[in-house]
Amino acid sequence: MQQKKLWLLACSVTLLAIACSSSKKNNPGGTIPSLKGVYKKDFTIGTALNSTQIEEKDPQAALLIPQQFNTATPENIMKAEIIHPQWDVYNFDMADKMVAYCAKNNMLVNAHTLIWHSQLPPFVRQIQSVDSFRTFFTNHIKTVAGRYDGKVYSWDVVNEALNEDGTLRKSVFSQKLGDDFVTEAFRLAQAAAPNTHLYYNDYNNEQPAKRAGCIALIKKIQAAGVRIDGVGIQGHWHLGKLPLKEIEESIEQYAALGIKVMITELDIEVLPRNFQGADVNQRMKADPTMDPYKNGLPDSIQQKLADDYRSLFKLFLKHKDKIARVTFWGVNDGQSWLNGWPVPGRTNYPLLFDRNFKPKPAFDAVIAIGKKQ
Ligand code: 9MR
Repeated sequence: MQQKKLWLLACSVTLLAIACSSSKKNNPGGTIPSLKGVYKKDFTIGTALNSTQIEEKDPQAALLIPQQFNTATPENIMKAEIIHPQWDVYNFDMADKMVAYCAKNNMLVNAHTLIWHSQLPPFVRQIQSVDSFRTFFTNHIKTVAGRYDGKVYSWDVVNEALNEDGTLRKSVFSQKLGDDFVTEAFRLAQAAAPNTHLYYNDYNNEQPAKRAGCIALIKKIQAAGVRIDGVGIQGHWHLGKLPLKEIEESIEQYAALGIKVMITELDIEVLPRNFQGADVNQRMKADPTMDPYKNGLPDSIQQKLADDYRSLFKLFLKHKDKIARVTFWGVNDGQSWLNGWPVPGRTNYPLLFDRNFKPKPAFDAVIAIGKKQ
């Protein structure tokens, strides 16, 4: 009898040990607090998603993402070159998968992006006549925004239409349709997607000159009687150089327009760079001094990154009544676009999770400041 009891006890202990180790292995986020939980009452917390993550091909990502985030932005798969590759060909495959993935995981989708001068399919630049261009523009917005109305929460309707001095960027859209193309894009989106929030999104639009241009653009849309619900400050910032004063002024000034403010593509660059922003056409020459942390991030830098993230979230919390969402541009350091831009092949560390999905000190700092309030 005694022997049987001992045997049963041994079996239970073994089973418990197996269960624990497999749950740890399969649940990298399971033992840590969640960003979405800690900031639940303040704003939603998002991440950009790539195809591998949407298709749940990476088991660690598949567990961590729904545990940490309650909203997501497609990093690339809803951009025109993928979703609308030819004049009359649309490819909704991955976008549909993204919508299904987010519905399954209770995540809101911020669709990105309807009108952007970058990542356009080649046929767009070959369109000659203004009439044909307008037809493309109208069909694109109607078809894509219409299909996802009621399925996505919001759209970045127009992305990066401004120059650094606040003037309108010269692009295929402004050249073919004139300066009113931004208002027109929102007008079409409003008709095609009446149940979807509509946003303007840009980088460096916390900087005074660009911000003034952005405010003028938003006022112009509003004056035309067209709906705009929010503005995205992308938030591609640099270690030790956070423009906190400009960010705060921007949050206040944008909110005063009666719209929501979002931080839409947050990451903090830790590697050398001689310019600010996220203009994908800008590049820098590769040389070894440009990639100093190939073998790991020194503790001192890791701490500085945590300090910067703490300051940012402190500011976001101060203005939580105006901020609807904070989205990180990627899940972990290994898949960040900053490993490949503006210098290819670098080892960068801009996010809250390391290459093994382990939370970094910056994650702990963001959680701690969120819990403290
Ligand atoms: O992260 C995206 C990267 O994978 C693409 O190669 C790049 C191409 O333009 O676009 C990146 O995302 C951009 C976003 O859509 C708009 N703001 C700037 C982002 C970083 O370039």
